[in-house]
Amino acid sequence: MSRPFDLTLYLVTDPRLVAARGLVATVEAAVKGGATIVQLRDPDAHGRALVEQARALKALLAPLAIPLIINDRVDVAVAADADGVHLGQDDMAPADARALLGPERILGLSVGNPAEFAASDIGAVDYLGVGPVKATGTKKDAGAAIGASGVTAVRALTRLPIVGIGGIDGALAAEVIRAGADGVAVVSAICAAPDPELAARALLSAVTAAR
Ligand code: TZP
Ligand code: MG
Repeated sequence: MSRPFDLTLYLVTDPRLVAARGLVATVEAAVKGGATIVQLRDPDAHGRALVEQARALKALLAPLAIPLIINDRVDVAVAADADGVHLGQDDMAPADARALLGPERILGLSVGNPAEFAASDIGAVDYLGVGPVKATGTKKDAGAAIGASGVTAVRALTRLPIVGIGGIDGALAAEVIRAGADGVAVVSAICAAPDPELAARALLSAVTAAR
């Protein structure tokens, strides 16, 4: 049984989009605006830099009881004592990650469509990231967009908590929640916003209004 988490507004960071403001300042603004969980995502970073970034974010988030999830890297999550890991389909298998992470850490898995869900071993998984909902420029290898109806299709197959991801803004956030997601995950809608705190607050209102 993992520690508690709330998928309502899931911030995923992007190194390019936070470069001007800074990683910690961007995340701080986002959580002030209402982000409920944060994923450190930097696929090109070396392990040492990633551990340092994770430690900096943990120092910010742990006192606020906001979970810090690390994209892909189980070793980085353990080294920085993060709250969990988010795995893609080509990353370490969830059961192997669970064996390394222990029972309490949060384990997320990306699922691109119902077929990918069906082919996944979800026994060790705590939540699913489903998408891309809409085409996105943020992740180059993000697969075909599945729309809100794709979220509904995965929702029908599992009781695991689901967060929709990919091209989500305020209007689409509401649609994704109505389609059956428990929350929305965003990169550019917060990281590239002129005011990340305001952007997070608007997304949070869209999600809560749609419930
Ligand atoms: N996984 C699927 S789509 C995506 C990730 C990490 C990127 C989403 O970025 P944005 O800017 O919210 O479309
Ligand atoms: Mg990955």
